[in-house]
Amino acid sequence: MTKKWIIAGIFLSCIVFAGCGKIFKEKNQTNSEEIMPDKYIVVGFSQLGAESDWRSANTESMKSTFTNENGFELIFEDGQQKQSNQIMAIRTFIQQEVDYIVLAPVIETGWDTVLQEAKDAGIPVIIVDRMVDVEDESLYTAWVGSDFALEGARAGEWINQFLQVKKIDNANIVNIQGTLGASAQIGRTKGLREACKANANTTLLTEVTGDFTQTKGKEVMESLLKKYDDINIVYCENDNEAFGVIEAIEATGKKVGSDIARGDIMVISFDGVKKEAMDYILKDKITCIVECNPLQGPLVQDIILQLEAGEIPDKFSYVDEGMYAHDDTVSSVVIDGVDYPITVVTQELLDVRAY
Ligand code: GZL
Ligand code: ZN
Repeated sequence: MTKKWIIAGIFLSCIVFAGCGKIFKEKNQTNSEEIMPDKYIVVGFSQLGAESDWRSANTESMKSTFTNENGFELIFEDGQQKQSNQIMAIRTFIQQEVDYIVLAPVIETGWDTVLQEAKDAGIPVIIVDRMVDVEDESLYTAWVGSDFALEGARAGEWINQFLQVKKIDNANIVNIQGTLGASAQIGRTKGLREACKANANTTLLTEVTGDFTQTKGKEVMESLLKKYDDINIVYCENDNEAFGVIEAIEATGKKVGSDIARGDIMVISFDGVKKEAMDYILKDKITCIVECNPLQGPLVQDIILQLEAGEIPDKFSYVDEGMYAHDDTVSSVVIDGVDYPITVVTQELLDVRAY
């Protein structure tokens, strides 16, 4: 081996040993103190389930926000529609000493005890989507979601204006409700009840839960079609139910659409997340959808970063949401003096839509 290689070899081994030495020294150091990896903000997220396209988009929004690249470690737990699973998940997060707990509650009640445990452990809780009904509002730091009562009011007002323009004076309506006790169900049901009370030309025949799923929506619509032969409007509290309802209606040979005077059964819905749902508006199979925006991840991230910076976030943050219809029979609705425009769905709009 030439002299040159020997020198290079010695030089190289110095670096390696020095390096080792360095690592070895640090190794020694770590005996007394841990080398902290880059500190991620650890977020425990208890999602209520996977019942709808809206829920999948909501989960995706959280997972794509709370990434290592963004400085987070996300622990995700799917509650499979059971509050008991969500309570178990929160207790696990507490044991894991996460930095923040995010909860999408399946129903509003029954959270006081476990949220008190999180508070006692000094872990801030952020509620997303639906609301919790607790004695002490300090049990959660902030809430991000939709104004469901406003969603219901907008839908109810749209129906009444539509009937007025079309001069329909005897509309029979059925409500396929969401999961009973969920804020989305409470607000949307309230909106329809108030609209029917305000309009003598409507009759609310019945309300029955479709649990926000397509299967249940179809099942309950099949039984309603056996019970009633004069349904003019089906109010679905989410798109997945609307799909099941439409299947059931078309299976009887009846037509869904906005021409009530000619015997169509008109379908109204909420969410606007399922791509096919917006396509159904184009085809007048669903006549109107009140949008429910699932993309809450970035708003929750903002709240956590404010808290990390020692700032106090707003207690309630609302996502923006629109309304979509097959045509411009109703161009806008006014609720408490605020004008909410309605967007007519076109293929161009669908081609550029975010989700
Ligand atoms: C609304 C959300 C509802 C959606 C449904 O924010 O809670 O739950 O409207 C989902 O699709 O199942
Ligand atoms: Zn049309």
